[in-house]
This record gives sequence, C-alpha cells and structure tokens, in this order.
Amino acid sequence: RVRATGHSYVKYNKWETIEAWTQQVATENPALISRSVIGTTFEGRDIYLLKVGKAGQNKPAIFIDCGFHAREWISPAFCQWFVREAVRTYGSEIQITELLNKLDFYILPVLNIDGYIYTWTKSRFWRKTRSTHAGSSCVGTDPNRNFDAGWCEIGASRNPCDETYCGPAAESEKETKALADFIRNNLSSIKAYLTIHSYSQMLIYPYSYAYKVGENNVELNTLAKAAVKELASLHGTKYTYGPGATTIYPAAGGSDDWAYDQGIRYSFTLELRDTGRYGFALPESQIRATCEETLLAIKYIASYVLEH
Ligand code: ING
Ligand code: ZN
Repeated sequence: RVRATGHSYVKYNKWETIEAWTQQVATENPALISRSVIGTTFEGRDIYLLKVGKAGQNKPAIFIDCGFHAREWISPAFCQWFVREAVRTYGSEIQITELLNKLDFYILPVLNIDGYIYTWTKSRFWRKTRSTHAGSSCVGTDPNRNFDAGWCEIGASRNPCDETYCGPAAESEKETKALADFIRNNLSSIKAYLTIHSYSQMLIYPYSYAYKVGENNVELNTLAKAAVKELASLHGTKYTYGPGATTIYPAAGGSDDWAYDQGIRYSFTLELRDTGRYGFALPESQIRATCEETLLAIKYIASYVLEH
C-alpha cells in the first residue's frame, strides 16, 4: 500500500506531504471521508476540504479550519490529528462514533497554503498570505483581518507592508473568499465554526471587532468554561476564555466574528499552545499532547452543539 511520503502525525509536515495525505486518508476511508476543492490560492494551489462523517440525510455540520496564519504550524497538525482520531476511533469510541453518525465535520487542513510553504522554504515566521495588490510591492494580507466583520476598523492596518494588513477590500484574498463562499453556500447545515490558531492558550468567541457581545454571550461563556475545563483535564494546560476584544485584543475582520454574524451561533477561535516559551516554534515533542487535549475541547463543543 502506498503511504503519503514521510507523513507523520507527530511531526510538522510540509505542504506536499499534507496534500498527499488528504488524498490518501480520503481514499482509505471512503465510508467516512470525502475530499473536495473549494478554491485555489493566490499562487494557484488547490484548497482542500475534507468532509468527515457517516453518510446520512440532512446532517448538521461543524466547520473547522486550520492554517490561516502561515507560521502557526501546530494548527494544521491539529486538523490532521483530528481526522486521524476520527477514523481511528470511529466504531470503538462512543463519543466520536455518535458525533460522526449524527453530524459532519468539514475540516480544512490548511487555508493559507502559499504562506505555509513560504514558512518552510524562506521565512519561518511569515504570517500573511503571499498575494500582492496594485499600488504596493509589499507581499501578503492578513487572512484574519480580511473578513467582512467591521473590516479594517480596529486592530488592523491599511498599510500593505504591515503584519495585520486587512487587504484592499474584505474577501480580497482568494483563500478567504473561497472559505466565505463555502460557508455562505452551506449556512443551513453549519451549526458551529471553529478556527484553529496559535499561540496563547485561549478560547475566544465574538466579538473581536468591537467591545460588544453576542446575543448568546452567556451560553458561549458557559460552553467555553466547560470546554477549557475538559481540555485541562488531560495535562493541566490552562486556557483563558472570553470575547475576543477583551480577552486577546480588539481586531476587526476575523473569520469567527464574520461566521457569527452569518448566524452561526457557536463560533470560536482556539489559540493553542503555548503561552510564549516557544511560541510559534512549538517543538514537535508537544504535538501529541497539544492535539490530544485540544481534541477533548472540540469533542465537548461538538457534543454540546449536537444537543442544542
Ligand atoms: N491570533 C488572532 C489574530 O488573528 C484573533 C486573534 C482572533 C483576532 C479572532 C481576531 C479575531 O490576531 C493569532 N494568533 O493569530
Ligand atoms: Zn493566527
């Protein structure tokens, strides 16, 4: 049997390895996984989406994306881990089996593929996309400042040379447009939106683009509190939680705020390990523990969403 070359769940994988893995994991698990392409990146690469779940009619769905920011390598590692655990434990672990029977997970393993490749080949701490736009020779837009949610009003820059450049317009990036289009086209099924970043060990919910909270703020706070408790139960990793603007910093154009304003009532940003010792350069030796504890929080949220 052909193996995705060099792929490992406990190492960081380069893009071509992840790409081969998306094909392989779908081919080997046809009853649970199907792969599609939702768009292409600025540099012309396919953006893959895995639909993970047992076939069924009118299933609700949970959307999870990884790899918005190029340097946050633990994020794509988590998406890969999630898919592996889903197929590995389906039929033996009660909670996963129930979740996959009753809902679909849309897993986007790497959104900002061009940026991710750039961190492997040129500059390890690159954050943005790799697009250019008329009027500047500076490269890259911050994909998490590029959504139509208070776009560029706060905590974002109009200078193309800055790390938090919001782009020339909301959804100016092919990557964010592809994601937003997919969510808009599947709004009737998508009950929760989860976007995986690093680092700072936080579970954030709307809003980040303004000092305000959503209609179900109390519910989100209670859910976040329980999810981080679940996460900490494995290795004692402490997460803080709360609305973005007051918990991390005010920042407009984020995908979680946008998804929430589309009507997805359970919308979260997870900031995985650590709190700064290694930061974006989280050692591979921490992949397993980080992914295992994160999985507990995500299963908790998914089960909650399924019941509500
Ligand atoms: N943090 C996020 C960022 O894009 C965030 C924090 C979350 C901002 C939600 C806006 C909305 O800055 C990292 N590490 O990328
Ligand atoms: Zn990020």
